[in-house]
Amino acid sequence: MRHILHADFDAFYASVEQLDNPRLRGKPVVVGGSAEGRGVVASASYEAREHGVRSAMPMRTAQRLCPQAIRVGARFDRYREISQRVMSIFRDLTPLVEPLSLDEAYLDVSAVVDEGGKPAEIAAGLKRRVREELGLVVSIGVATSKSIAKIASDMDKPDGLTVVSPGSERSFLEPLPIRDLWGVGPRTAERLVAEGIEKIGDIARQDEEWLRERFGRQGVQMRRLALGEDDSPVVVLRETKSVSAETTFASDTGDPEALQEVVSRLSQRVAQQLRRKQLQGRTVKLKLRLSDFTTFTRQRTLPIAVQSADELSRSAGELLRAELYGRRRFRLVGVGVSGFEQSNEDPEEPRQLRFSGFG
Ligand code: DCP
Ligand code: MG
Ligand code: MG
Repeated sequence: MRHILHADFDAFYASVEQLDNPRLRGKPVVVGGSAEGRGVVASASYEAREHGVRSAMPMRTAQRLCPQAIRVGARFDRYREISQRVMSIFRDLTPLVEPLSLDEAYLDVSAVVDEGGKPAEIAAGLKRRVREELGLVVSIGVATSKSIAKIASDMDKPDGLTVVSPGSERSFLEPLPIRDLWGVGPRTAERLVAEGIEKIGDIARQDEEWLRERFGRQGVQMRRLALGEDDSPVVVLRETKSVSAETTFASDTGDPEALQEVVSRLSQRVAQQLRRKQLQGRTVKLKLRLSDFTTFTRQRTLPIAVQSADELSRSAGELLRAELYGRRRFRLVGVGVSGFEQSNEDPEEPRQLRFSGFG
């Protein structure tokens, strides 16, 4: 049996602001862009939530609901720093830590439990350490699966600790609204409600075939989760050291234009991966294989990190041109980037932009 924790900071951005500025403590605080700039609320302190203020709400609405609320602009670097510190506290307990965003992570503590630890005590100890070392509060859900631990961490916020003991998964889920179930978005929820299904227990009681007919594989999966069956593992992402893409030609070529064209295409693929991983690197690498299978790489380190397809394609293109001489023909071309620096783009930013119109 597995023992999973899901830990999530209470009112993360707002709590960090209250931590760094004692005058904000105990007060309604909202973090986000200004009402004049059509900003939205990224995070609201629990004092502000008492007035109905919520994340993703226009700042104007927040100020109407709670005129005394103090607005603060977001400081992503600081949140990132705290995030790194909390993740390293988690990793002291177990290497099996899967961050979901800056403020939350899954931890697989099965090995700690096997050594005699009690899940509830492990979670309480973790909360204590985070409070003592960071001055912040995490809520934790404890369960035998990720999906239930995640629901549980949200049950008793702020300063929550909810344990779903082995065997009680189904009865824990039973009375909860279907929207709490993993993978049930607004559209699916609407369709379920139209069928008279409102509680997770209603899904668990449905016939598998009935669900498959209406919702396909997703229906079968929903039923499994509703029954408390979820064995998805905590995934530890290895630190990315390099990102690359390569291609082998159907027939060898020495044509400079065709080669540059491929370099551009590969650069686009690499750039897309860099964006997804929020990375930018300073070392650009070109890999080449000749018709006789000789394989080699050429690389250069730039003064500033690159992330865009254009910049990459230009640097890799320069490396390529230096290799185009004589009758050389190529079987394979690859483009890669390493020497990473953290990207300026914040992981939370796309969510923000989506809500903030002209920002
Ligand atoms: N965030 C954001 N825009 C959103 C939601 C969240 O920018 N629409 C940011 C600000 C939050 C942080 O992500 O502080 C963490 O998100 P959570 O959903 O965990 O929300 P909070 O930590 O603020 O509150 P809670 O106590 O409900 O976890
Ligand atoms: Mg949170
Ligand atoms: Mg969160």
